[in-house]
Amino acid sequence: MSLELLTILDQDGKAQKGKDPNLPAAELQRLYRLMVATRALDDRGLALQRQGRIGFYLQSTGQEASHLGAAYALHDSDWLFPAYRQPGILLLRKVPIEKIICEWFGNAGDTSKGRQMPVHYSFRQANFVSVSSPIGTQLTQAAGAGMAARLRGDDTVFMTFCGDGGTSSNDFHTGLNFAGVYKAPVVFVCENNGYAISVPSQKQTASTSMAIKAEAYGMPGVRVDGNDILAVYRVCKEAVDRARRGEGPTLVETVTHRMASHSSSDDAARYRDAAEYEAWKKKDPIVRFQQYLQHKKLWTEAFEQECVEGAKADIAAAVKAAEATGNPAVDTLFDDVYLNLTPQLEEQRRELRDLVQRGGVGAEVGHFPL
Ligand SMILES: Cc1ncc(C[n+]2csc(CCOP(=O)(O)OP(=O)(O)O)c2C)c(N)n1
Repeated sequence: MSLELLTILDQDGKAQKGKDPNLPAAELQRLYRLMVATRALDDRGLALQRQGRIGFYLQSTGQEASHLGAAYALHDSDWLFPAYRQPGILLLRKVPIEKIICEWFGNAGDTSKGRQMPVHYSFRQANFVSVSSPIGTQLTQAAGAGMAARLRGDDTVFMTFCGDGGTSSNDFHTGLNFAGVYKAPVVFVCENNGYAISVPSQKQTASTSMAIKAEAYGMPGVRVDGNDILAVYRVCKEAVDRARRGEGPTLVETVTHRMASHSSSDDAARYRDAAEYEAWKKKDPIVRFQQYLQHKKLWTEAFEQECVEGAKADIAAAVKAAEATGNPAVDTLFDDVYLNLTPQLEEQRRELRDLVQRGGVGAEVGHFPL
């Protein structure tokens, strides 16, 4: 089991000899474009929250390489059981930006019909299972789905994410234990970004790393530089291939940093040293990958401009469309739970419809309550 930190790109974006996965030029540029778009989406999400236009936002700034590199190792038919800091995967899986932003507003265009917090996405067409607020629940769900696939004899792989804090959840132990025993085709990605809200990862565990925990569950554990997209991709590709061959799960720890606060409701400056933040800022995964592209002559100022301005324009158009979309119809409150409503719910729906007709509620329904 390798527990040293695996890296391919040095801090100046040079690939170590013999380790470069040599992805095709167009794919490297696609990955860069996705990283830039993910950062732009994040910047806009936080700005909309600060302007009072959406109620809440969770940034993934600094973790673009970690989640995009990991998910890039999958086939499109594989499944994702995400935490809440992997928005780039939605772009990778071609979810329209407008659908992503409608989720922030909880409007009629939102797949969850306004019932979830912003950033708790669910996209069936992308095999992207609903983000849950309770930490760790996705880990057992992925283990169960993996066990089912193995029983069915298909070769789908399941990738699930958690943070360093997520390793202290009951579901982490249950999920990894079941996956280990049943050789479920699951890749567990623990994005160790240094903090679980204000709790630093040194206080989260007495283990020497998160990856070493894999040994207790009878699976390989790997530690990789989470700000190095090529290294994350390479490690996850090996784990995905192993899973697809029926050799069971892997725990991958991506070592990275949460550059933003925990959420729009938090202020990291109250518990994180400015020096720590500044040190990580120099390791920005986008800058590092950009330097790699420059060494390969795949990056120009014009390409950068196109990536940044293109992403901003797409996001601006999507925000405009999302803000012009109305709230979910009041009646949708009763959808999706029962195929046939119970008599009690039928009665409640009648009452609610009456109330709306009399002007008792309606206009204000659907607004985020913050
Ligand atoms: C079971 C459970 N306990 C506590 C919380 C409150 N909570 C929300 S996020 C969070 C921190 C999670 O940190 P981590 O897993 O490291 O992920 P990160 O936010 O760093 O990506 C906590 C404790 C929760 N949502 N669910």
